[in-house]
Amino acid sequence: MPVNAMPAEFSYTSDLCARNGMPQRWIDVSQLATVRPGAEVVFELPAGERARLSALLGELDDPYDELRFAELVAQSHALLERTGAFDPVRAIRSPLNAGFYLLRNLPVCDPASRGATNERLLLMAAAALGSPFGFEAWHRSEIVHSIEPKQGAADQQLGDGNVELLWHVEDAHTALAPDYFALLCVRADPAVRTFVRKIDVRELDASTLQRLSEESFLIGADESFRERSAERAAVLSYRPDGGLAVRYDPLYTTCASPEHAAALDVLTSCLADGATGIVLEAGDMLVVDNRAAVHSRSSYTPRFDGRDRLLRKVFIRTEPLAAHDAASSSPFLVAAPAAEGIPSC
Ligand SMILES: O=C(O)CCC(=O)C(=O)O
Ligand SMILES: [Fe+2]
Repeated sequence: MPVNAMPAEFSYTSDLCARNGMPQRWIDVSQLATVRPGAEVVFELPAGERARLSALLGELDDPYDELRFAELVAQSHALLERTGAFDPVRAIRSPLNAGFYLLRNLPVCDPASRGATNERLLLMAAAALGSPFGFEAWHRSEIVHSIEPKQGAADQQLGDGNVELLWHVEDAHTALAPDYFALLCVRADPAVRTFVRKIDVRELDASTLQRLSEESFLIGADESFRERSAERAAVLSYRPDGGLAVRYDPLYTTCASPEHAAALDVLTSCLADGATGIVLEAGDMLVVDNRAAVHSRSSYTPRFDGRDRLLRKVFIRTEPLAAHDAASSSPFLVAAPAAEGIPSC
């Protein structure tokens, strides 16, 4: 099927999408209260361990030297584990996880001063959970991606925009979506909040749950992918280990019937309640369970003076890549998923 063709049975957009035209008005996250994450999901690296982690980072010249990388990951993880009462990795792996955790006081550097140190830090901390990876067709095939406001991109529904970023999971359009993703804050903006909301199926009535569990949604890739593909999928399904797999990104989703579009809207309308709003500070790493939780970000006003908010982001898989999913160019890259068509609102 040509990439731009839409399968005939998909033509219903969600009501919220159709009604507003202005996607940033779907849910006004700026109206949400900032709820500081509870102590059970926040872990602060003590000063001594911060210094030791910083020294370990200095030993890693090339973060993609696999053997050396694996060794340093093991050391950094052991160091993180030794430090306290809270083991973030165990916390997020539990099926009862909160949908995210926040590691604070990591040794980030001024990005201008010390090359790829922040990249190494993110990769080491992320690798405690699994394998960091990127999509071959995503941006310039980077594994670690920068999120910072770009002039001319203000109203884009991408990290680089500065309008409200709607609720979504990362890469809902592909079954190869990351299990977790990590955001490392390099430069903060106290006015910006990132929201995380764990999905709880007990909040949904039986018919909404049934509809959302049907493969009646065509979910497309966002504009950051060079090759725009889409997959037919259920918004909610269960993984083999019994955990939930959420594929939620209404902006890029077209539904097979008005009932399926309405079910998506019901889910959307639940999200504002119970979301956690986090103001990321420099040295914070927010790790989100991308299968269990959705996230969003408030709008803000960048200055474009070189000191705007800067995050680094990486995707993480817990399972090794199947050979047919791996890109030929790098063991850290996933090949482009097959195209079914491109939905749009
Ligand atoms: O800027 C943030 O806090 C979140 C960015 C985000 O969700 C994204 O880049 O997909
Ligand atoms: Fe995101």
